[in-house]
Amino acid sequence: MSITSEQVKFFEDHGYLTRLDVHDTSEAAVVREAFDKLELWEGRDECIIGLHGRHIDRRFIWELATNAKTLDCIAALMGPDIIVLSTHFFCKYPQTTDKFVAWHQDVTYWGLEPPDALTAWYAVDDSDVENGCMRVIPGSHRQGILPHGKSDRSGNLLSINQEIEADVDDGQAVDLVLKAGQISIHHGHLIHGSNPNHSERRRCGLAISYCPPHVKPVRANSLDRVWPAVLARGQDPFHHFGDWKLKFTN
Ligand SMILES: O=C(O)CCC(=O)C(=O)O
Repeated sequence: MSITSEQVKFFEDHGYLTRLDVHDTSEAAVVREAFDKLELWEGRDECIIGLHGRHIDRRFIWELATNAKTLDCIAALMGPDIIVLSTHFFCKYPQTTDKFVAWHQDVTYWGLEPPDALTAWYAVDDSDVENGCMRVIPGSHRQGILPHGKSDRSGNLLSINQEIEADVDDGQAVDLVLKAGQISIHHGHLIHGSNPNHSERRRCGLAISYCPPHVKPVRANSLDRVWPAVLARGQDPFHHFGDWKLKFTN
């Protein structure tokens, strides 16, 4: 699967694409089973937002990050040389009505120069309005990076409780409803967030962030960790991110 020139244009104008099919139902079930096993091993608390960069040690996460259909879409938007910058699960459990993701732009605290990155969000579970799917403000990536402060609501799942300072008009938001096995893709400057899970179902997704190799980490990111960045496709003549080796334990 790649995307059409109309979809590329839509992405340029609106900053996102959604409902892109990566896996059919049975392939998505295999991924869900792999995540369920990881969840049993790590515990639910860790799964909420603690699973960062696990493409280095879990084969199924690396395979998700480097899925050929996903990379074809990323290549159409970003060019042929693609680095997996990081992977991060966002898992909201049933009726966790205090957990949400505040409006933010991804690259704000990523310390990248230039701040060029994209994120594919892979739905491990069906993701809809009731269980707190991602929401985006179309076209907001064209405003540049806006000032962020701290959220005054408790339960923000973001690493340093960041939130865009200015009021964001919820009325402009589009819900990215996905079936398990589909992805959405959002621009690193797009305003997005998500509401709490009011359902009896889990809502788990894997955010996979990509950048081209000319991008350089110049400041600490919000987690104060180096990026577990690995070349997924093409060439990296720059080696800005060091030399990460995959070490699968499972
Ligand atoms: O999973 C969510 O609700 C938010 C994810 C997110 O902020 C991201 O992928 O950048």
